[in-house]
Amino acid sequence: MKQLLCLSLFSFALAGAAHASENLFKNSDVNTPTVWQGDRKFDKDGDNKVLRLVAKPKDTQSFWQEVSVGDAKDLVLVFRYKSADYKGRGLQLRGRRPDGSSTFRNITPKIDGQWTEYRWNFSEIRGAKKLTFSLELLEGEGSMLFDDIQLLKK
Ligand SMILES: [Ca+2]
Repeated sequence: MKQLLCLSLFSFALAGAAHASENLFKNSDVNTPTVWQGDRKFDKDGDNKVLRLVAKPKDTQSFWQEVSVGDAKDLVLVFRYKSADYKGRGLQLRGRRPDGSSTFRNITPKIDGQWTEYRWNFSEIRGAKKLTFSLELLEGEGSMLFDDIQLLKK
């Protein structure tokens, strides 16, 4: 009974968080591979559907989604990732504007076999109406899973 109560409180908290800001990405929970383009493989972690990038020694492997950002001034890219075996130059996040310019961030991911949430505050829209956000696994070996990939409008 106690567990049930905890679970429903947790669901309530999640629903509350979802209402707080609008998510511009489609298919954030990755229940189908649609919308996400690139090198991603459609995979499962237990019963949960996820995307997987398999690192290559000499190439970046990435996936992306293009979104209309409307009049947004500030965005937050939020996702969770998990890897137990990736060794390489790290993970790169990128927002690309229609003129080809882009803003990116390199992160050193935790490689501990646990899901980890990451948030990137992105204000470099510079008047663009559309942006393409990509998650890029830099040269290396092993693989990484991704899920719950959201682009929140502040
Ligand atoms: Ca999922």
